[in-house]
Amino acid sequence: MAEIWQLDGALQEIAGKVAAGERLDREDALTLYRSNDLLALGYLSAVVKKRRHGERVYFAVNHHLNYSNVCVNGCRFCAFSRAPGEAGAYTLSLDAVEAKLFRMKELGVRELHIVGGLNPELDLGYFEKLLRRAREILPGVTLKALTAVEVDFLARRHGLSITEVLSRLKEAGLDCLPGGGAEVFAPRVRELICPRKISGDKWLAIHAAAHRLGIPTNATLLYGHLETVAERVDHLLALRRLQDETGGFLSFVPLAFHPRNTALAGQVKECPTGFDDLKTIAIARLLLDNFPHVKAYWVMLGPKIAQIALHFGADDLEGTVVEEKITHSAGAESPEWLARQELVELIRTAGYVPVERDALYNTVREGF
Ligand code: V47
Ligand code: SF4
Repeated sequence: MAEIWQLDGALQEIAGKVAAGERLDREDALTLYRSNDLLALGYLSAVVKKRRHGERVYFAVNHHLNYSNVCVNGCRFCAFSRAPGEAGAYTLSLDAVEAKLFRMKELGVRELHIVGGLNPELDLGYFEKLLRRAREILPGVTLKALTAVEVDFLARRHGLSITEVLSRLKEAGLDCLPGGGAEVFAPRVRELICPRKISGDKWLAIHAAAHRLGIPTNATLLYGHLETVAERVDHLLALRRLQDETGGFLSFVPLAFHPRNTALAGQVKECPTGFDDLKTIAIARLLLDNFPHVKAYWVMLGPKIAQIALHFGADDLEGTVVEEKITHSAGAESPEWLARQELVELIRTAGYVPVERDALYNTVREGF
C-alpha cells in the first residue's frame, strides 16, 4: 500500500491518534484543514463513523414548517426573512398551521422541524398552541422546534427565564431543539454577518439549559462566508466542551453558506466547494468525538455531495425535508424535497444500510 499511497507526513501522527481512539486537539484540526489529502481525511473519518454506527446510515421522513418569515434580526446571510410590514412577509395563523398538519398526516412524517423568524406579533401562547395541535394531529411525530435564538426572543418578550420558556414548550410537546442560530461563535464574525443575533456564549448557555431539562438538541456551523478556518475549529471545540459537560447534543449539522439574494452576495460570490464541504464534514466527525451523529444536509450540499459525505464521516442524510424555505430562498439548486425511496437508494448505492429514524434517533424502520 505504501508504494501507491504515501500518507501526507503531517497526517501520520493524527492517523495514529485516530487508530488509538485518542482525542484530537486544535492543532490537529488545523493540520487536517491544511492538508489536501482529501481521501486520507475521508478514510480517517469513515473509521470513526464506522466505530460508532457500523454500516448504518440514518434518515428521517420529515417536514419543515416555517410558521413566519417576519424577523427583526435581519442577519446579512439570510434571504428568508422579511422585516415586519415588508413585501413578502407572512405569518401562518394557527388554523393555517392546522391545515398543513392534516396534510402531513398523509405523508407518514415522523419528524417535524418548526422554525421561523423573530416575530414581535407572536407570543409564547402561539407556540404552545401550535405544539399542542401538532401533538394531537400527529401523534408519534417527534417535534424539533425553535432555535435558541427564538427561545431567547420569547424569554425577553415575556420577561421569563430561558428555563421557564423551555419548560413550557416541553410541557406543550417539544421533543428537541434544532441546531440553527449557532452560525460561527467568534464575535468578530457575528459582528460582520449577524450583528443583532444573540452571542455565541448565549447560544451555548441556552443549549446547556435545554440539556439540563432533558431536552436534547442539535448544533450547526454556518461555513463558507467571512470566517477563517481557525474560527471554524474554535466553534467545533466550544461545542465539544459543552458536550463533555452535558452530553445533550444529538447531532452536528454543518451548513454550507448560499449567498444568492443575501446582503453578503457582494462579498461572497459562491457556495463552498465540494472539496471544502467534504473536508468540513470529515474534520467535524474527527474532532467531535463525543457527538453521536453528523448530518449530511443534502438541501445545502446537493444530493450528490451529500451521498459522498457518507464516506467522509456523516451517518445521517437528514430527510425528505418537505417545504424547506431558508436555503431555497438563498438560491439552493437542490430539489424541493426527496422521497423516502430516493433517500434509501442514495444510502444503499453508497454501500450502507438505511435506517429510518425520528428526531430523537429512535429507529422507526430497518430492512428496506
Ligand atoms: O440558523 C440561513 C442557516 C439555519 C442561510 O438541527 C443559511 O436538525 C446557508 O439550522 N445559506 C437553519 N445557510 C437550518 C438549520 C438546520 C437545518 C437542518 C437540520 C437542522 C437540525 C438544522 O440555516 C439558520 C442559519 O444558520 N442559514 N441562511 C444561507 N443563505
Ligand atoms: Fe432572522 Fe434567523 Fe434569518 Fe437571522 S437567520 S434574519 S434570526 S430568520
